[in-house]
Amino acid sequence: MPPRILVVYANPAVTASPVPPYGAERIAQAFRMAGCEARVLSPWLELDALGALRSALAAWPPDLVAFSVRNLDDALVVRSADGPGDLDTTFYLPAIRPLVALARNRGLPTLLGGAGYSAAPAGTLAWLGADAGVEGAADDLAWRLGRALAQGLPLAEALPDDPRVLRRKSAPVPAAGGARSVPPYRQAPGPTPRDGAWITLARHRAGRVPVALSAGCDRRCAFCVEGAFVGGAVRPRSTDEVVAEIALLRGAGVRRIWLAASELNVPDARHAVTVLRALADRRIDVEVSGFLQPAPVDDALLDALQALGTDPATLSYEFGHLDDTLLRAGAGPANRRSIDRLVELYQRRGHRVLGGSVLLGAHPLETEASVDRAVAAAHELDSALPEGLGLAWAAGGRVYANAPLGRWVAANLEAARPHLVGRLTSGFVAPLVYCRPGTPRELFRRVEAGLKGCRGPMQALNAETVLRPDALRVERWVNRAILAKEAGAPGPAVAACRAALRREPRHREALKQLGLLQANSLGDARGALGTFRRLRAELAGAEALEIDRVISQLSASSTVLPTRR
Ligand code: B12
Ligand code: SF4
Repeated sequence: MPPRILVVYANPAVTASPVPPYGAERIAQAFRMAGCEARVLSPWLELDALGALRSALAAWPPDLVAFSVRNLDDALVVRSADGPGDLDTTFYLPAIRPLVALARNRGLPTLLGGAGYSAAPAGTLAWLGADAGVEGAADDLAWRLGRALAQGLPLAEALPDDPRVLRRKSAPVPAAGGARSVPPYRQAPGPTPRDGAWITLARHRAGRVPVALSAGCDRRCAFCVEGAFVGGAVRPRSTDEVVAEIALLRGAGVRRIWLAASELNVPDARHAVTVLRALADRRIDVEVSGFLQPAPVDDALLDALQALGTDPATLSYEFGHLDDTLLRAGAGPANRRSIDRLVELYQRRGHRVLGGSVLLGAHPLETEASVDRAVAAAHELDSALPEGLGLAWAAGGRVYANAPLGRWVAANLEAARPHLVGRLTSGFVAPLVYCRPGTPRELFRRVEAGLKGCRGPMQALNAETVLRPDALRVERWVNRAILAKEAGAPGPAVAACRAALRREPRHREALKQLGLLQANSLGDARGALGTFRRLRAELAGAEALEIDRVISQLSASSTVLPTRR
C-alpha cells in the first residue's frame, strides 16, 4: 500500500479574507506524483482545530504528518499609537504546537515546511518539536522524499541530502540563518488540485485564489525574508501553466486571482506582462492582483493590468522607505529616483493616486533625521498627484532569523539590543522587533503626526486585520455557515450565523448569510427583512444600494432572493 501523508494547513490566521492552503496543496500534489497518497487537512476551518486533527488521524491513519506553517506571526508590529503592551503582534506557533504534539504522541513522524517555517527554520523546528523541516519552495524535494517513502524508507532515511533539510537535534539553535544558497528547484508541473471548501470561501468572501507566477526575488530589502528562502534568482513558472491553472479556476467560478510571486515585477515585469496579455487574449474574465515594487514599471505592465480591469490607482507598491540614503542602504527594493519615475509615469497616464507601503524604523541606519526625510518625501509625492499618495506605513520591523536584518542583529546583538522590543528567543522565533528611533509606539506617533495634512489616504499598515482571538473565532463561525449552506445544510448554517452574530451582532457577512438563508432556505421573509435592515444600517454607497434593492424586492413579493454568486 502506498504511504499515506496528511498535509496539515497549519494556519490559525483564518481571517475575513480567506487565504487558501496553496503551498500545502502543491506539496500534497508532489507527494502524489511520487506515488504516495496525500490529503490536505485545514483544521482551522473547524472550530476545534485539535479535534479536527484527532478525527482525521482516526479516519485516515497516515504514515507521515506534514505541517505547512504559512505564518509564524502576523508580522504587524503596532496598529495604533496606544495599546496594552509594546507590541500588537499575534504569534501563531503556540496554537500550532498542540497539533504537532498530538501527531508525535501517536508515534507519527512529523515534517514542517511553508513560508512561516522558512522565516526562522531552526527556531520553529525547536519550538514545534517536529522531526524535521524543509525550507523554501520544495515541490521537487517533496517529490524526491515521496519517492523514497514509497520505496519503504523511514522519514529519517528518506529525507534527501539537501541544504533545505533540517533535522531536529539537541544542538543549540543558531540565532540566525547563515548565508546559504537556495538550490535551483523545479515547480511541480501541471495544475494544482484545490480544496473545494477554500474555493467556496474565496468566492463568497471576496477572497483571491493564489496561482503561482514565479518564485524568488532579486532584491535584498533588509527587513524581508523572501530572497533568503525562495531564492535570490527569480524562477518564472511557464506562461502556459499559469494560464491553464487560472482557466481551470475560472471554470470553477473563481474570478479573483492572486498572482503569487514575491513581486510581479522582479527582476522585471516581462513575465507578468506576457501572462496578463495571454489571459486577455484568451478572454479569461478574471480580476488579478499581486505584489509590486517600484521599478521597473512601465506602460506595458499598467496597460496589461488595465486590460484585465485593474485600475492602476488601486495598486500598492512596496517602497520600503522613502529616504534615498536608507533606500540605497537596503531599506527598500529601489531608490528614490525610481519612485519619482513611477510618480511621473502615473502623472503622464493620468492616474489620480499612487499607493505604496513603507516600513520605517527597521534599518540599523534609521535616525530621527531619516524618518523626518521620509515623511517630508511623503508630502512631496502626495502633492505631485491629483488625489495624493496612498501610503500604508509601519513602525518597526519583525526580526526574522533568515532576513538580512536578522543576520545583522545576530552578529551585532549588543549594538542592536537597545532597539529590540519583544522576546529574544533562540532562532528569533517569538515576535521580536527592531525599531529606532524610539519604541514602535513612539515612532508610530511621530509618523502619524508627520503625515497629517497629506491629501491621499494615509493609514497604518494592515490596521484592518483582525487582532482579537475572539474575532478570529467569529470568522470561523461565518466560514462554517457558508460551507454548511453550500453543502445544503441550512439548519447548521443558520446556527453558525447566529453563533457569529451573538459575538459580533454587526458582522456584515454573517448578517448577509443569515438573510439569504432566511429568505431562500427557510421561507422566512419577515425574518430576512429584519436581518437585511440590520445589514443596511452597516453599509454605505453601492453596497447599501444593493441591499436597498434586496429589501424592496423582499417587501414587494417574494420569499426568494437571487444570490449574486
Ligand atoms: C501572496 C502572499 C500573500 C497574499 C495571499 C493572497 C492569497 N489569497 O493567497 C496576502 C496579501 C493576502 C497575504 C497575507 C498575509 N501574509 Co503573505 N505572503 C504572500 C507571498 C508573497 C506568497 C505566498 C504564496 O502564495 N506563495 C506560493 C505558494 C505555492 O508557496 P508557499 O505557500 O510558500 O509553499 C511553498 C513552500 O513554502 C513549501 N511548503 C509549503 N508548505 C509546506 C509543507 C511541507 C511539509 C513542506 C516540506 C514544504 C512546504 O513548498 C511550497 C511549494 O513550493 C509570501 C512570500 C513568499 N514569496 O512566499 C508572503 C508571506 C507568506 N506572507 C506573510 C505574512 C506575514 C502575511 C500576513 C500575516 C500579513 C498580514 N499581517 O496580514 C497575511 C496572512 C494571511 C493569512 N490569513 O494567512 C509572510 C510570512 C512570514 C511570517 N511572519 O511568518 C511572508 C513570508 C511575507 C514576508 N516577506 O514576510 N500574503
Ligand atoms: S520586500 Fe519585496 S522586493 Fe524587497 S526583498 Fe522582499 S519581496 Fe523582494
